[in-house]
Amino acid sequence: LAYRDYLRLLPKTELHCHFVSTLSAARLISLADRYGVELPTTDPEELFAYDDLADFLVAFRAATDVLRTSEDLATTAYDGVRAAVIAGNLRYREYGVNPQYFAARGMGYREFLEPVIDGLRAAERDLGVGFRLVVAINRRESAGSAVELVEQMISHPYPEVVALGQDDLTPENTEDPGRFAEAYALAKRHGFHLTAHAGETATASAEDVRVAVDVLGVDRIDHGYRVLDDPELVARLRERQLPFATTPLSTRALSGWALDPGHRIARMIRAGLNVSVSTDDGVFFRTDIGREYSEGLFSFGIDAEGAKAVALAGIDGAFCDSDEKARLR
Ligand code: ES4
Ligand code: ZN
Repeated sequence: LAYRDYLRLLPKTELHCHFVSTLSAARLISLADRYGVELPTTDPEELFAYDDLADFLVAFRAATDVLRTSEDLATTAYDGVRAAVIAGNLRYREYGVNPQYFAARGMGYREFLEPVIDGLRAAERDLGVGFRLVVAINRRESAGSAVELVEQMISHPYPEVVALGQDDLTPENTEDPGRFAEAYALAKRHGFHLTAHAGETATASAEDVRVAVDVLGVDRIDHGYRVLDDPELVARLRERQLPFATTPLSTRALSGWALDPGHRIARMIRAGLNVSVSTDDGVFFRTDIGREYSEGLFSFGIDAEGAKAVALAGIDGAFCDSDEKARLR
């Protein structure tokens, strides 16, 4: 028990956290009620249980629809930081934000991002938790609209918006990261960091991870579990120490993977890859950054030295400047 408390209390960063999923369950349900948004079910046992990633994304999309006003966004941002400080001693977080979900409801890029940034800046001031934002391409949308999204990043710069990523799934429920090569090339030319969800679930492969690295030129991978199916790629990415932002408890919810020493994340750590851990979608997977360590890493059989290495990987792989990294170390 003492070791699990240590894991929970260790100072932490997380690099892979979808902004919408920092909502509390109570707020998700009350906002859905206020706006008449139909959730797949209001029974929490069912609302937070999924067959797979595609099934989960139905609930995730419904949740994006309950954040309608600037106040909804700013309050969610602020309260989400406070909850993570209490749950797991969070010190720094990178959020995936997906403006295309909000654009589909008539909310513009700045109209969406500004209250999020305001709420997170207020939390940084009050609680000392730093943050950066990763603008995520919605993979359901076209390659052309992804380029338009990057053009928005370029024409409306914010100091905290430092990277391009991609989430959701294609309409065929595949990853196909290479589809967005043009958007990634444009973002890279303008100095943004690059990451991508790749190699996550059964519809993905090591090849998706390879394409994200070799075609998109990412400097980090979200998930990446399928990399283990290609030992040569593992060797290459170990050599490069390319950061993997993994999410232990999400894999149990979406892929049914038991949290034990045979888990892909445990194997990636033992293979010498650069692995950090994050919540992905806290409210939906009923997790928080404390539990990713005290339940995830603990069940993987990671010892105190190993857990410290994972926490340091979460600083090493961050897209912030070296001053912020020095503060976190
Ligand atoms: C997501 Cl592709 C993917 N994986 C996990 N969580 C997500 N939230 C939105 N897209
Ligand atoms: Zn994710």
